[in-house]
Amino acid sequence: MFRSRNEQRVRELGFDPARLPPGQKITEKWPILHAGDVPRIHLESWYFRVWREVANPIELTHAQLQELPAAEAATDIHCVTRWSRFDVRFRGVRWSELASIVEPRSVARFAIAHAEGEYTTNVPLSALDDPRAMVAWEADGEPLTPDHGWPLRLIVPDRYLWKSPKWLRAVELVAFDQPGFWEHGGYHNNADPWSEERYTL
Ligand SMILES: Nc1nc2c(c(=O)[nH]1)N[C@H]1C(S)=C(S)[C@@H](COP(=O)(O)O)O[C@H]1N2
Ligand SMILES: [Mo]
Repeated sequence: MFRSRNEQRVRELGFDPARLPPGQKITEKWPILHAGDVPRIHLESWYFRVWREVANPIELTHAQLQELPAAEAATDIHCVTRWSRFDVRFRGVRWSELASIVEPRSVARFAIAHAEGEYTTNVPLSALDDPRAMVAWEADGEPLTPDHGWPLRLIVPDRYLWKSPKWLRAVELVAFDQPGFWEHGGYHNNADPWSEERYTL
């Protein structure tokens, strides 16, 4: 019953219900969820780093980042609190572009994303092979709002949205996995919405 009404809503919006992972509901709004406060960011002193197990670590200002070849991709986002939003058009620099610059070492197997403050989250480096994986500064044709992660957000498709940190400051490539903020708090390490990898309790 719940499922069929939900599916009907997805159809009304012109989408294929098969795109909705199990236990998720479609939303047209974009809810805002995070731990703590929205950080106040000063772009003059802001930089973005990719480092550790790479041949060429980089440190880029926001302007330098925007000089790299940009890409746009529509990604479905899935929050562990059970809402999904389809076709969010992110614009930024693909991970593949950054990887071609930094040249990950062969030992690099995980990416630890560091956000402003204490927030970190971890994914296997292979999760960033997807052409939709990027560091983004725009969503749906507008600059990201501070609430949604301006000035930079890591987009990791096909994982629950906590794996796509807002206010991204660095990506650290490492040989061994390091569970992050929510992963330590009982969220699943892998976070695949198609297998409902929500919590580990
Ligand atoms: N830096 C940072 N990024 C974060 C979080 C956070 O607490 N800090 N929360 C995550 C969680 S749990 C969710 S559900 C999504 C929500 O993204 P949204 O507010 O853009 O919908 O952001 C993720 N990214
Ligand atoms: Mo979340």
